Amino acid sequence: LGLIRQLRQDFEQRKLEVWYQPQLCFKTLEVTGCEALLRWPSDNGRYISPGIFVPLAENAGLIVDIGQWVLEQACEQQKKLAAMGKPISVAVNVSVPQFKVPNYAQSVKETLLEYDIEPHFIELEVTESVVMDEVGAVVETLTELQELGVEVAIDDFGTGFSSLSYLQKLPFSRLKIDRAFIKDIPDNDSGAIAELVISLGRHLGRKTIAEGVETQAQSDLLKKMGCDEVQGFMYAKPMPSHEFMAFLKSYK
Ligand code: G
Ligand code: G
Ligand code: MN
Ligand code: NA
Repeated sequence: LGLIRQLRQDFEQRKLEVWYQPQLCFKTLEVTGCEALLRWPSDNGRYISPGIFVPLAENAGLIVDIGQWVLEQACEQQKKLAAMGKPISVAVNVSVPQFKVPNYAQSVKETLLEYDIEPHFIELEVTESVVMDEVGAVVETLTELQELGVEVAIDDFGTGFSSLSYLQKLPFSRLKIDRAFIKDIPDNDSGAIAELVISLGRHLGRKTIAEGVETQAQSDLLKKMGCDEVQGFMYAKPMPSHEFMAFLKSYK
């Protein structure tokens, strides 16, 4: 079976999984949220990376349905977390084709109503490629989402080609510093870009989150720079839903 046919079949048979990675407040180390991340199990017990199959799903027109399913999973997860007394937010990645569906914000609204989720518990992560696509339409959709009360994060910030001039006009609440700008800290001069993004966020009144933090040295430096939140293997890797719930229960 070709990879795309296999993916479609596995999606229809509900074999895809959504894992969750904690996001923590730098100051208090409380878990403030999590990111929902797709996982595709293959026969040999390993997982095919979303870095590989998400672009395939985008090209095959599958990402809209898969993305809707991920949002629904995220809503269910949020309800479980709230029921457990840990009402934290769940972030969901959104691809360009999803964003282009007419009335995308309205469909998000209906899903939240259906699952009875307070909108601020859901965060949508959009990359600069989403934003660059058609700035006017994107700003409109982001505005609708923000009016709805959903949080918006700019993912992989600094890796695309967004112009700083319209960043100012974009409705979003968080900047995610891409791990490309974290991984070489404290070698080279790589902390410089992270520092720039943190400062930009502060001046724009937006929160910043560092992703891909793996070492104490990275953590110390980013905290000192005033980064608000952190996500990375140093704190926790992405985990299946039940494992994530257990992690939260045992977390101080
Ligand atoms: O989890 P991992 O680092 O392997 O993810 C690789 C890429 O796949 C990341 O860029 C991430 O944003 C993307 N990704 C993971 N889950 C989803 C999803 O549900 N939807 C979309 N569009 N992308 C996802
Ligand atoms: O592009 P996006 O930000 O959505 O990608 C998130 C991905 O980053 C997740 O799939 C997750 O597996 C990966 N990730 C999260 N923390 C770390 C980390 O500390 N190191 C590495 N190498 N990858 C990470
Ligand atoms: Mn992301
Ligand atoms: Na990223």
